[in-house]
Amino acid sequence: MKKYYIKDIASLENTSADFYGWVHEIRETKPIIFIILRDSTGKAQVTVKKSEHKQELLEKVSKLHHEDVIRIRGKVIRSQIAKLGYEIIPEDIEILAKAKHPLPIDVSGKIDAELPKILDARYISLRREEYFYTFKIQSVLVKNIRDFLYSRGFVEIFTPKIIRFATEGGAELFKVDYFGKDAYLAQSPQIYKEMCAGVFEKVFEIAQYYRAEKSRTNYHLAEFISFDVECAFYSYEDIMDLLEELLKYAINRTYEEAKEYFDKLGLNALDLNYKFERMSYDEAIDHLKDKGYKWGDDIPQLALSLLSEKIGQRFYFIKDWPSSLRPFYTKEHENDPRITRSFDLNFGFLEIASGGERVNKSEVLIEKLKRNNLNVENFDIFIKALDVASPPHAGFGLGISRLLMMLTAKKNIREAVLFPRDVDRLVP
Ligand code: AMO
Repeated sequence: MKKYYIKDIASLENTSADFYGWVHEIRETKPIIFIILRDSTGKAQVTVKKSEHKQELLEKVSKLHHEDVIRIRGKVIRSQIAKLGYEIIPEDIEILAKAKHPLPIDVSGKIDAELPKILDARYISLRREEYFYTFKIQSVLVKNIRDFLYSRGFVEIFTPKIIRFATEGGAELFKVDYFGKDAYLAQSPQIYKEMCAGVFEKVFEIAQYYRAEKSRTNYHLAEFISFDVECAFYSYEDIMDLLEELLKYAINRTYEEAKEYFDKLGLNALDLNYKFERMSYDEAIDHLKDKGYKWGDDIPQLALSLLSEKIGQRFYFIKDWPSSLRPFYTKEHENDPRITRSFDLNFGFLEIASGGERVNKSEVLIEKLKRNNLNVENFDIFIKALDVASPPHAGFGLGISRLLMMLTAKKNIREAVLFPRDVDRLVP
């Protein structure tokens, strides 16, 4: 078992230890060969002074190539020149796996490559700093989201991803053959999280969403990570408060804990010390009417760009959407059923989350299903769940992949997913 990681190097001063990792770089001068050894925690310099080592070791060193996996037994000593302040003087080197050259991608990133090529070779392009640190950040971010919710008494749930009927509209569904019957991949955990909120009150799930999105944009995938919350006895205003507090906590904490990773990516922390604006849909349309938008129109990305010119690179909500633009499960305002108790959360021109209050009475749900031309029978279980008394509840779904994309300043969502799936990509 690997016992020491490169990050531990300072604690190993003047001792011999086994280091395992990848050959990141080899530089040779007449008297010295420098091997930069990389592991998941950092890089260390291995210094091989030709005059001080046996021929056997020098021969092994001469056979090393970029990305070979090796074990180096060596003594850690202080160094004036090595970046970490320490270097390793090798006593023994073992090649554990040879990398076949030419490599599909240059790991150092010095030789650029087009995104499709980078994604085709994900098994190695993830070793590049720009991706390696992106997914380390994702891990810290998700941990902080979880920490926040656990500290607030939420229950983490896992809902089925193979389902009988769609909740977010029929067009974007992946059909699967389920033992001879038609089934679909879940577009979201919507009705399941609602049923769970009717039991555990405050629930969340972090899981894949599946959308048969044919659009080839920089922001849409067929599979992505999403994060869902549902709370009984919360209004949509309460949920917006929760979402704002949660994002401020999780992002700020991630900046603290993953500062080193953000630094490696050359990214500065966003200042979140402001109240997220809550604009109504009416206000948004009012702002967009010169550009030809009218009440009842969706607010596509282009329109969000126009709004973000006013608001800046900030988070903001758009709330109270027309009923015709929201899914059937969204609750309408009692005094004006044309409008729903719903919201989107955007950052600049990018929609990050959407949510709202839900219908919790079966007769209302049945009426809305009919209005949306959906087959009431398909939602039988959901109707039964409302019939045993479902508390008023609200929640949201947040695209973690989009949030990560934004936090790591990626231009394309494919870069913020380990193994992206889109209309053209099923491999790797
Ligand atoms: P919605 O369909 O808006 O809401 O999805 C929630 C969030 O998921 C992200 N998202 C996407 N990310 C990448 N590729 C896509 N194709 C894609 N589609 C959506 C967005 C979006 O805001 N059930 C509701 C949520 C709720 O009301 O609780 C839902 O699915 O960031």
